[in-house]
Amino acid sequence: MQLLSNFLKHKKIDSELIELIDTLMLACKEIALQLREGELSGVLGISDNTNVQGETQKKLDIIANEVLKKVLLDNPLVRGVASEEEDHAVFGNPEGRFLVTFDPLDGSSNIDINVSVGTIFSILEVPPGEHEDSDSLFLQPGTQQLAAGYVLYGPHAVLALTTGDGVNMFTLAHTGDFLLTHEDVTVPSTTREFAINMSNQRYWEPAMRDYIGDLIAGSDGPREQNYNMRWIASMVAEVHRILTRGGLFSYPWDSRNPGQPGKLRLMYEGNPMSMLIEQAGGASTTCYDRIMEIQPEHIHQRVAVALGSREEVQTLMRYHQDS
Ligand code: P6P
Repeated sequence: MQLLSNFLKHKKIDSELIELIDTLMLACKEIALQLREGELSGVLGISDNTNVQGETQKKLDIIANEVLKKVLLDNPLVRGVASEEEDHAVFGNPEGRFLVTFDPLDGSSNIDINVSVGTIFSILEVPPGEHEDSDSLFLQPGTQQLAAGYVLYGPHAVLALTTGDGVNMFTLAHTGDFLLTHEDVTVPSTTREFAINMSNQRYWEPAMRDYIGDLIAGSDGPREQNYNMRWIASMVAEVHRILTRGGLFSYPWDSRNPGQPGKLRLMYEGNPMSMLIEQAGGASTTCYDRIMEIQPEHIHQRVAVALGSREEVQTLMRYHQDS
């Protein structure tokens, strides 16, 4: 079994990027350890705080955020970080080369019921000649990402990583090493499995209601085949299933917040997951356009998401274009 850093060296990845990924994994191992202890660690449950999203923070949201911030900003390669849990970007070495965005603990509403959660991350480079610390340094389209990935804290902890040359997965061993367990991951182009929060059906655009309605009609409907549904309420777990066996995941625009394009966040959910899915041969869109081509205007900007098996995403887009 190949160690993460040896695998990346063998792929001739930039040595400073390898160092940064190793640093990120130090934080994720600490988060995995805290999670594994569960109740015994005394870190479950909610804190007294709410984040910039207006969401009540779990104690582990705060712990994960603090661990990632400290470990990353202690590395002189890092200029700054942008986190779901921070109102604005936090800066470190003014000569640092990299910018890191992250959702420290995606799906954290699942922590107290012991269902999988994950850390999602995206790595960008500081644009040349930018000497002023500002959120605007991060406002780069997803196509600019050098690397992206997640660590899924499930029955076992798995890192899914892309550096722009395919997707590989590494499992956290009891030794504390991430070992290569899945090489050149690819998403099957078709699927019979979809993931969406059906309780929002009445709030969707008609095109999404029609598309999902035809999946549910199964062999009695125009798709002429039956489909299965999943909803874990943890994007990392849904994307991991899709990278593993295909599928379609969507969190579309809905009329509960008509001024918002969607619930999920572009910089540390939409873009990193889109890079992984595209690098594995899938597609990732807003239901209309490619997510990775969006020019961000705010580090906490939201986005509608429909991603997964390429042919199924294209079918979903046809429903929306036809409407
Ligand atoms: P809902 C978790 O809070 C998250 O950001 C994603 O991981 C997940 O897919 C989605 O929101 C779940 O949202 O509305 O079903 O609770």
